[in-house]
Amino acid sequence: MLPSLQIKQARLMADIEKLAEFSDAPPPAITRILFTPTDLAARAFIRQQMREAGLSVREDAIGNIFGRWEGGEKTLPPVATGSHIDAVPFSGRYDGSIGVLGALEAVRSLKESGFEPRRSIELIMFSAEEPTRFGIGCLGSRALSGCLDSDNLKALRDSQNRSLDDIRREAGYQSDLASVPLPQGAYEGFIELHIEQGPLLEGAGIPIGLVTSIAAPATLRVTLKGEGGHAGAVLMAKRRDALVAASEVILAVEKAAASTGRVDSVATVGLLKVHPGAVNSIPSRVTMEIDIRDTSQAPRDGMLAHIKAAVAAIAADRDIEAEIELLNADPPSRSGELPLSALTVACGHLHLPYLKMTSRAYHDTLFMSLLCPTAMIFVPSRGGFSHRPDEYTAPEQIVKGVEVLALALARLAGEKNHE
Ligand code: HGY
Ligand code: MN
Ligand code: MN
Repeated sequence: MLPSLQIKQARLMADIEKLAEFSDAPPPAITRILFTPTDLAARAFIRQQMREAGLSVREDAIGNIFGRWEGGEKTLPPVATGSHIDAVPFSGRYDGSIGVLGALEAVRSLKESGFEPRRSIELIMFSAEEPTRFGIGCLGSRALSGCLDSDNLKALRDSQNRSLDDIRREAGYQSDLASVPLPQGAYEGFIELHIEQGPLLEGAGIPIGLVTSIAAPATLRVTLKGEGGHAGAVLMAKRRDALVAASEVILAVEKAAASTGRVDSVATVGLLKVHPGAVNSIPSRVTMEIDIRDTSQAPRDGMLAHIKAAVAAIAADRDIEAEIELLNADPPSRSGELPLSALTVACGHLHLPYLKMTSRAYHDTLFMSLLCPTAMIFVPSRGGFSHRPDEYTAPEQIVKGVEVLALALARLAGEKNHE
């Protein structure tokens, strides 16, 4: 028997608007980078909202925040939900946020309905889902699932060459990173509510997406070293221009995605740094980061090989030194039957049509799937836009996602005193 709920749309949207105020970019854009003062202020807001909702709050050594609603049988593995609040530069206010604040609203509404869970329900705000500061995404969920151990975490440095360990300690997270990982089966199941960040739901006029798999992401960092010099004095035949070599690498990245012949293969050079960066100095060094994905691992790995070979050939041809670092290469994940069926029951109960689909974006769910069965709920993105200030999902669309989440959590948690 599922509870009858009243999601308070005004309360939820007030939370989303309040969280959007914590940004280092002019509105409507959002920039919120791990452990910056803005992020720390936003974290304080999340902790306060969790406490006001009657959750017991704890934080781990990498800054994951856990808000637990104690169930009747505390010894059973809890049901979990959550997402992230960090935001890539100049992005939107819904990516990640609706998975944290929507889950909070789901819990508040379940409490107000008089529902009492048999299993505890845990809300998780993960640290650093975005790769912005340390080059690798999902640091919090990677650490929680043990996929990135404390030595690897300690080796991470940001663009100012500051270590994750120093930065997290300065942010007040002093305990040992080795204490973060949770054991397999720590949760009964995990569900994340997220915006689709693509055009399918809006195009089909369907309010809910149920994610059955998440694409396999990989990231390369390539550094090309040539020879600097005066842009006027060095003749073309004498040059070893790192940026011209980089431009050939960028075209090779595009070719690598086309080479698989699969619409699911994507590759992007989203970050490029030129040294010394003066119009009248020949670039001596270029660093680029390359994002490579496919819904299946083999073609994704094929693209990695293609790009590595192209970098080597271009460097040899232009007498350039090339360094290639593989920052991450993760397998795809498949959703679990238990959470998926709770979601289809919830959609049926609410008479909401849904579309089963793959997520081309990665999420913390990708790593939580290493700990327990997982699934995701998508709500439509206007125009399919995301990682842009004009990212938008209508309040009533978000509310539908929260209703589905709340009922699925209730179904997975079971009701107290009901076997
Ligand atoms: O890049 C991604 O897929 C996610 O938005 N971090
Ligand atoms: Mn994102
Ligand atoms: Mn996200």
